[in-house]
Amino acid sequence: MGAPMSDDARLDFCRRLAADAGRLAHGAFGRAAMLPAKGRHDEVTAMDREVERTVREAISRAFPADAILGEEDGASADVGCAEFVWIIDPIDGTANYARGIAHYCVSIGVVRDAEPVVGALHDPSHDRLYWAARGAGAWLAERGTTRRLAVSPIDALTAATVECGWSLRRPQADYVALVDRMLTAGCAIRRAGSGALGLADVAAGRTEGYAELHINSWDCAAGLLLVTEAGGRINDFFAGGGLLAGNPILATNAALADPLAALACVPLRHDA
Ligand code: LIP
Repeated sequence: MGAPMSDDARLDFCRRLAADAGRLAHGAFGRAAMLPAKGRHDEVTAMDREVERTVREAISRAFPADAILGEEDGASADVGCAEFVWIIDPIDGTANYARGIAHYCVSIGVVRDAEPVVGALHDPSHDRLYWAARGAGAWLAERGTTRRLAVSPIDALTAATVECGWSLRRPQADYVALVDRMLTAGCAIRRAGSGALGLADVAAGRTEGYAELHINSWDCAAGLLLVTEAGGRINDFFAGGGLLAGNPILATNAALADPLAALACVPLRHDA
């Protein structure tokens, strides 16, 4: 079954924009000019900035009343009052991108009253374009084929794989404790360096969970919607100022939601 034709202008625009931006980013893959790092293990390339500038200009032209929040250039002045906010990670997985590791994506999400309503991710290395709109399912177009996404049916922790995202934004001891709890429960763990693609893996049923002690809204706004539209569960990431300050994140399949929430020490929403 093909994806439903969406009449939502923002979804169609978001999908096309993510596809174009991914192609732009991929043109410099493995040879992008490095800029001064934002912090240890927090790299940025000239292409991060070029992609975000291009995406912001396109959104401003097409939806001038909407607000914009991007990883590199921050929030537009109306982010606290606009009905719709576009949330951009121009290259999620920048450390991978800079090192020539083909695990990165462009992530563009749209929230309305702090609820994700539209999202698209483009992983140009694998010709994968993911998208979702609230109530219309999560979809993946890959090498000419489009399929609806569904989370994994695995219901045993000892058969589960959980990605534990990492950064220096939280203490190392807390990260080690998270990984230890997952391993002790019998899960396999991974850390691949792109939170957005980690969420896409949950939505596509490749893994059973994604947990991180702190992640920014631009990394996850689109991926959170992919997971819920694929039948998964998420925490209330945008509560308590998550849009601008970030928050812990947990996204799971349906079958292991409660045990993974206990292991991650992150409560899940009961309405999503
Ligand atoms: C990355 C996130 C990931 C986190 C990394 C980094 P970036 O985003 O997607 O979840 O663990 O430290 O923040 O910086 O590559 O856009």
